Amino acid sequence: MLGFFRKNKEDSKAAGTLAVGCGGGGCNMADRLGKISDVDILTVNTDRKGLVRTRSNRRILLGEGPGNGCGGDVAMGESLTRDASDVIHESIRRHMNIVLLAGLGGGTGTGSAKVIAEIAKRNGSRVITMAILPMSFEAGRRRVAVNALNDIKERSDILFAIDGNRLAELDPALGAREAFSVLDQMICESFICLTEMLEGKDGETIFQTMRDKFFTVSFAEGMSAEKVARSLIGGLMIDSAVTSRPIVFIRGNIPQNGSEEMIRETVLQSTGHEPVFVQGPAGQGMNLVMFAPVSAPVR
Ligand SMILES: Nc1nc2c(ncn2[C@@H]2O[C@H](COP(=O)(O)OP(=O)(O)OP(=O)(O)O)[C@@H](O)[C@H]2O)c(=O)[nH]1
Ligand SMILES: [Mg+2]
Repeated sequence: MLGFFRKNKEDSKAAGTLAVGCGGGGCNMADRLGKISDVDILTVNTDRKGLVRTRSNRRILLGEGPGNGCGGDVAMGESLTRDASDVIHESIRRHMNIVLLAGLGGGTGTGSAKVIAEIAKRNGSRVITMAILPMSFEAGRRRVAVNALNDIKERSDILFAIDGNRLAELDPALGAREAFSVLDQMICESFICLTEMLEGKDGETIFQTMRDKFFTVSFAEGMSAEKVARSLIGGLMIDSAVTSRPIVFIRGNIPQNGSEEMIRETVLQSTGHEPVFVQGPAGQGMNLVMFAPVSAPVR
């Protein structure tokens, strides 16, 4: 087993957030996150090559073998992660928020997310999982992913899922590579907004509101409130009922002249619930992320 530090920022982040990239897809998400944020990152993989090229503060190679992945075997991913429990615990124990990033459906990401969530929970951290569900062309993987969701939900305080399939429906022209890139970007943006909310002054209240719920996320960007409100709804990534008030996180400034009212109305009409607005950092333009609690992950 291999574990090493590239840079050590542990002390300055004592109560902060740790992003944990699990498996191939999770490591790719973490890598993208590392490009746009200075959050602490741990990556965990059974695939040595995938691990080495990932931007992160600490990497843990699971297994003593050649390091070629689990070939879709979730039980193997789980078992190799359990074998590394001590080193994983040591790497995560100082962090208040553990955010697991994984593409579900393969062996490593699916198996390790479940085990790391357990370790983090035992350690008293808040456990948040952000997962991608595979697209329908990955039929077998999708079944594995959907089966794993409940296990992961039971072990996480908050579970987010973005359905790759829904993205493929919204934009059928997207190739697999571009689709992964869009999904990675969505995960990274929601990660950053979520972190700003949970580390902000109302973080504990927001955490308690979000706790034990299942979320999907959508984004909107721009200046015209009407356009922004519509794209926020159009981009909802899961086709299932919104069960309670969505949280709309605002970065930048909503223009004056009734724009907030317009967004409120559109969200209310489309989801059946009034949004809760949370103001993030002020700045140029407007960028909204909606965290919508939903009942079922997939159709
Ligand atoms: N967002 C995103 N998802 C990905 C990416 N690569 C793979 N995925 C998704 O993640 C799922 C699991 O694939 P991997 O992460 O490669 O699998 P793994 O966890 O490494 O598992 P094994 O290779 O079986 O050990 C796939 O079915 C894809 O849907 C990526 O770069 N970005
Ligand atoms: Mg892999």
